[in-house]
This record gives sequence, structure tokens and C-alpha cells, in this order.
Amino acid sequence: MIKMPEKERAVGMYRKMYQIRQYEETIYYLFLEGIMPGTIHQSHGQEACAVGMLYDLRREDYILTTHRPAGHDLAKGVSLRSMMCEMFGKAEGCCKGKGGAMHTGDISVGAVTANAIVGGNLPIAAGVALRCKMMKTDNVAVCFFGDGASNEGAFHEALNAAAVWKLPVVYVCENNLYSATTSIKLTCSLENVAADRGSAYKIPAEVVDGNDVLAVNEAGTRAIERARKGGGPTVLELKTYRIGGHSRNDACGYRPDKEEQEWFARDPVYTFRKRLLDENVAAKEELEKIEDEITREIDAEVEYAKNSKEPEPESALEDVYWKGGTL
Ligand SMILES: Cc1ncc(C[n+]2csc(CCOP(=O)(O)OP(=O)(O)O)c2C)c(N)n1
Ligand SMILES: [Mg+2]
Repeated sequence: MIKMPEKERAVGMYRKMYQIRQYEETIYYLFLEGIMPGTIHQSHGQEACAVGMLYDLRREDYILTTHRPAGHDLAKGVSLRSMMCEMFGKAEGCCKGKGGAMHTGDISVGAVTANAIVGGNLPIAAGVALRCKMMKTDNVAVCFFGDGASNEGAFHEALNAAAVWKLPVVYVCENNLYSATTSIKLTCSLENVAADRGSAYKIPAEVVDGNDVLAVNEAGTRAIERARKGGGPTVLELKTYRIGGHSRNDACGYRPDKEEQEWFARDPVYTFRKRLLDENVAAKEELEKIEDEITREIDAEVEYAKNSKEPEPESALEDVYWKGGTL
């Protein structure tokens, strides 16, 4: 077990994980009540992956995320307000209401707009990292993807380019055992779907407990520093589990009860909370106060988003085509 860091840092990580959990829960109920349109792919259960990887990332570094982007974007610093407004399709949304749940992001904080094409963000991450290298910065790209994405051709092209060009990129597989409703065991013969394949390209690879925020942070720090110092890419395979279904309408009937119960007992938010209490890092009342603050902040942003302006019809084609200039 990784040693608990000092209080401010430990509680800071908990705060961020709780914010992501509460954001996702709130969105879930808004959808169930029919208040929000569309569909959602949520990250309940994968909060330690986002927070552990991104807690120390610089604003100038980049992330590339997937159809399940909320935790990554919130952990990278996309504002709660702009995320919530985007969910309601409002003008103040991070993509001005054009993106919706699967396409959040904000380049001003290094969150490249999420890509819902499974595996599509991996070659883009190599491109972003190539830019960081060619511009002679020490910035890095952190690219999240799922176990299912590791079966895509794009995964191999990206890893090959990253390895041969020694790009400053960290490829982070959130292996939650399922690709939509299909067990990874039915589509891949490897146990470590990303790590074993990364090693084949001679990329250093590690398998990590993705439900332990401190373990993710430790491995993430090593990988990010390697990339920053010119050591090239790393593949991290974070073993984790979706608490909810693949998307809004999925009741997860295909997952064995025993498997679910084992993983739910290892809920990353509540196990870390328990550790904070057991090791006397924070008092129960202190954590409850934080939780209450976060809940109130999210509720306030829901009200704000509901009442904020719709995009003007004339804005439909704005920001769709590149008009030249430096990105
Ligand atoms: C190229 C492509 N194929 C199929 C889909 C439909 N689809 C969306 S998410 C998903 C499952 C992806 O599984 P995984 O990569 O493990 O990510 P997870 O959903 O588990 O986070 C699929 C098949 C898609 N969006 N893009
Ligand atoms: Mg998956």
C-alpha cells in the first residue's frame, strides 16, 4: 500500500474524486428525470484513474479523452460551470453547446475536446506530443482510452509512432473489463491488453490498481516525468471497473453478480475516504463539510445552466471550420 501523502494533498485528491462522483450522479438523475436530452457515458468507479493521473499535471500539458470524458476533464481543470452548461446545450458550455456529453473539453486548460471514435484519440495524442517535442517545450500529452480501444488499429499505429519518435506521451488504458456490453476476455487473448502490447513496441509499461488513487498517482508521476525529460512514451494499464452501465440505457445484465460485488467493494471514492478516516488524516465532520460544499456547488451550477442562454441559431457554423491562424 502506498504511503498517505500530507493532509492537504490527500484531502485535495479526495475532494476532486468526490466532485467527479457527485457531478456524474447529478447528471444521471437529470437524465432519468428527462431533464437532459441525449445519452451519457459515465465514469462512476473510474475516478481514481482521472485524479491520480492528472492531479499534478501542469495546465500547459494536454489530455486526450474518450466518449467517457467527464472525470478527465474535471480533473484537468475544465470548469464545472462550462461542463454543466454544455450538458444542457447552452451557449456558455465548454463547446458552446455544440458538443454535449461525449465531446467536452477546453483547450485553454489543455483539455483537447473529447473524441467519441473509439481509439481515435490515440494517433491525435501522438500528434499533440510531436508538436510539444518539435516546439521544444517540456510539455506532455496524457491519452486515456479503454480496453476495447486497444483492439483498434489506431492503437497500434499510435504506439508505433510514439515509440519510434520517442514522443512525450503517456498512454493510459482504463481497463474496466468491458467494451460496451462485451467482456474483453471474448475479444482479446491477453490479460494485460495494453501493457503487454506496449511492451511489444519496447515502450515501458506498467499494470496498476486503477481504483487506488495513490497507486495511479505514483505510476503516473513516473511516466509523466519520463516523458518530460525526453525518455519517450509509457503505457499504463489501470485495472478498474465501471460502476454504472456502458451508457444510460444499460442495466448491465451481462455482468456476473459476484464480479460486480467484488468491484463495488473496492469503490475508489469510498475506499479512499475510509483510509483518510482510519489513518486519522481527516475527521468525519471535515469530509462531510467538503461533501456538502461540493453538492451545493453542483446544484447551483445545475440551476445556473438551466437558466443560462441558448446558443443563437446564427452560431451554428461558428468554430466548425478552421479559419486559419495559429491554433
Ligand atoms: C470506432 C468506433 N467503434 C465503435 C463505437 C461504438 N462504441 C462506443 S463506446 C464503445 C466501447 C468502448 O469500450 P472501451 O474502449 O473499453 O471503453 P469504455 O466504454 O469501457 O470506457 C463502442 C464499441 C465507436 N464509438 N467508435
Ligand atoms: Mg472498457
